[in-house]
Amino acid sequence: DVELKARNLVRLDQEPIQISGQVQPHGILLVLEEPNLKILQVSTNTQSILGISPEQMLEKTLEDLLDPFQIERIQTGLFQDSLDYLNPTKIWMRIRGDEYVVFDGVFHRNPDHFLILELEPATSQENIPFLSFYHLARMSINQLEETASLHEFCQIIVQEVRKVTAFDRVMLYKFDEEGHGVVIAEEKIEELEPYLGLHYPESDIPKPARKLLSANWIRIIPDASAQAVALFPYKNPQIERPLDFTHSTLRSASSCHLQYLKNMGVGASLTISLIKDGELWGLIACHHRTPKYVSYELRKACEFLGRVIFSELSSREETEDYDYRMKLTYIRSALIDFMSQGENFIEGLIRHQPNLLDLANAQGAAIYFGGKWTTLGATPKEEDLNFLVQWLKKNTEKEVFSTNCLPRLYSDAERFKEVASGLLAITISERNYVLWFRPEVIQTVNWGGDPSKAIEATQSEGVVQLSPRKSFELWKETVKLQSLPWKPVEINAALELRKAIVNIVLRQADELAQLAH
Ligand code: BLA
Repeated sequence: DVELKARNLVRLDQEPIQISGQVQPHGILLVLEEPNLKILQVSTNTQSILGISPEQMLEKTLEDLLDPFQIERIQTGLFQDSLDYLNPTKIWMRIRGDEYVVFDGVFHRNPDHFLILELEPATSQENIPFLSFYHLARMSINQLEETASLHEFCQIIVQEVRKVTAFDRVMLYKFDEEGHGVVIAEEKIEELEPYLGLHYPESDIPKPARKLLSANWIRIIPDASAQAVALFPYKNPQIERPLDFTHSTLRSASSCHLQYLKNMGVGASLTISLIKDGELWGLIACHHRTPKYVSYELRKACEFLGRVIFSELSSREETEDYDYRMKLTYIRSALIDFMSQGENFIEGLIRHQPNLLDLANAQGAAIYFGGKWTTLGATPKEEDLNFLVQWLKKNTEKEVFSTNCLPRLYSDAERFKEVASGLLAITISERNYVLWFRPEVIQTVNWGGDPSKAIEATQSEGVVQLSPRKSFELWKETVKLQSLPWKPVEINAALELRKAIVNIVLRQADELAQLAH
């Protein structure tokens, strides 16, 4: 059963969701040949929206469907470096006699270089004039500049996005190192149960979905229970396979995700990616209980708002990091001074304020040098330390090692978990070490549904069907044998200290050698 689950997880990570071959039914997708704009493929909902069958559509070029002045504008746009000049283009299409349908047209070229035109019915939804949007963004930014904490800042982001979109629930969702996520800010209508503080497992957003979220910064599913429509013909006639829809706005979502939304009671969703240094940092996730459409322009406005606000958010995060880094740099230079003034470097690390503990915000530290232990604060017993360094030697070849769950890697450590569930270690030379310890901190993690049952696999006639969990009810996990995590800046500070110690030890060895002569 475990093996089956593992195999299924691998499959989830490889599902080619970008080539679904299906689109959401609220718009029309056309694959066009350039430069003649002949229609190569079309979504099969043209009959109901335009009154023209997909077969008839394939006999046409875009020129047969649009007035010449529109074609001219499009042709000019297609020659520009970026299709952004063209998007969105209002497109009037004549159906029966004098009747017109108005669409927001969005062009892109897919990875196989086919031109794709997606038509979404232009709604009577008020266009937000640029100026009022600018005003909104300015206001938000001013407000943001006044807020003190990162937390308050995130709260304003969700407030603003909810103000412009009017979704029932807007969340700021942040990923951790393992890919799990947590809701760090939320705005919602009162009736809904809060998701604030809940964690969701990595498998809720499989790898291919993350890749799409990084490529396409905004995704809308206006009706999670709408029946998807196929493309006609299914395979592209020129490359004889279904097309890659990575950048399509209409691509229908995978059935697993649609089931997920249904199980959560979500009728429509809007997802805005938050990218930092090319990596998916988090999401703004919007939910509505009933179907809800958001125009292309408003979506772009949200994307913009997300981008502007997020760049402020990440610089804020860096500032907090920066202040701490400066503090550690100061501690390190103090330690270096103490080490070079004293007779031996070990005294310098433990005798003064600040000391070795402060460099890594640890509760215990131990130095093994010349076959002797020197300890500070709460540490395991000497005998345990001896075994621990033997284990370290076998298990790490790097200059630095860190874990916040030592007992899980080295089971003997469970004996002294109260002082050393977390270990940060540097190797001075082959047999000499500096170790820092942190105690066990028992934590409760609130999950949106039991993470060990995140995926249900059912087997019928030899075919395995994967589906998301049905219950998202609060599930409390007690996490033991774990300390607070070591921050990258702390690990870095330890590495920097290592360099200084190595220098000082070498110099002192030199001086000794000179004395001997
Ligand atoms: C996609 N899953 C997603 C997306 C989100 C989540 C935000 C991207 C949606 C989009 O692009 O519009 C998950 N949504 C969440 C979470 C919250 C939320 C965690 O609001 C928290 C509040 N998912 C599963 C299982 C499978 C699965 C079991 O849980 C597969 C069997 C699949 N999720 C899945 C897939 C996608 C997805 C395939 C991509 C959908 C697509 O774009 O086709």
